Amino acid sequence: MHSRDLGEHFHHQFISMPANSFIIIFLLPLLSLVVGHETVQTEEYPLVVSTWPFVEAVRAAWKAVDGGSSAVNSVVEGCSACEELRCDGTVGPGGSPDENGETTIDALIMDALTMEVGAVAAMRYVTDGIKAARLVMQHTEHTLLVGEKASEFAISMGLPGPTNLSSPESMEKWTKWKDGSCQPNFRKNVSPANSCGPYSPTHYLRHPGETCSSTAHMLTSNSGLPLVGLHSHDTISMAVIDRMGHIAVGTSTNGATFKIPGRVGDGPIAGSSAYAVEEVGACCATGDGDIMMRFLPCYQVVESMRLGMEPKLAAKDAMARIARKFPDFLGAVVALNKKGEHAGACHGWTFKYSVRSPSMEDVEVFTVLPSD
Ligand code: SD4
Repeated sequence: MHSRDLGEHFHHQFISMPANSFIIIFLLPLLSLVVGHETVQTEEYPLVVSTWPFVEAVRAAWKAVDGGSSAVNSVVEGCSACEELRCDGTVGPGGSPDENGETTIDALIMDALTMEVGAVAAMRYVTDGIKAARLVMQHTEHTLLVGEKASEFAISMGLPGPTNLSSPESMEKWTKWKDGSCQPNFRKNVSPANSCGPYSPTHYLRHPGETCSSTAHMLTSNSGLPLVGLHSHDTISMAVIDRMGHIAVGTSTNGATFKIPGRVGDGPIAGSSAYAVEEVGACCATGDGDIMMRFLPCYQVVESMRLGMEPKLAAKDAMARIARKFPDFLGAVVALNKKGEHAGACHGWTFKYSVRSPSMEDVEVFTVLPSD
């Protein structure tokens, strides 16, 4: 159902709309698509934006929001679709085995209208990450539950489980990694440096160039191989603006492959993997969460837009702040303002994000180059 095509359902919503939503929906000029390095402008609401070409997930969120669902519930529909499809093997169950071969899930949801957040981190035995996050947000005063206790909570509140989150693919990947001396891994300054654990700490080195003549093993990581790549590390992070102009964001991921058990990435951290402020806009992020969560890039993006920055500049600025300290990190953000203007920026890889707006026939995928 398009907003041009007002059905009975929308009519009811329209009656109860606040005056500012009326102004936004009917008085915003219909802006043309501008593809390239700049911010892309779209027509009004609803609107769905997601990291990566997770087209089915965006379609699922669009179906919900176009049918009149709230931004929060539409985010859940979209991210759940990705969890069921196991998008890229890095969302939902069956991917990213940790050092013990186990898959765990990080997820977050944020309602920009109320600034409520719910999240689960390193959740075991439950496949429905985003639904568990919504249960935390809607049925507790907390923001973040972790590990086995998060699983117990989710199951006690009605989600299916306990479930084995491994898959034949994740087990095969893990077995090959073990056979390859557990390389690469996320350890640094440990002994043994180039084989499986148990590990013990060696001298702490502040940066790779630092030397210490008294230490036998002085590696900052156990191998020179990249730990984070296009296929080892993808997250769905989604923003939805519903027909009322309310914004929600959500994230779901099974994190980083061969992570140290207990590792939590940026996925469940508000302001890092996603963030939204009702009167400003939203941001979604993906990439090396261990680095990115130190900078809260999505908080940065939304606050920059609050201060008047265009989405493109806000996104680029957030990436640049990280790159100044970690020139080799891989990451990306997509920024979305309240007018429906969106833009991406990335560092170290080519990024794609997906959008569905009323002016589009179907989901459109936008490509962002690090040089953009
Ligand atoms: C993490 N940020 O756990 C997630 C993974 C990711 O693109 O986004 N990959 O670090």
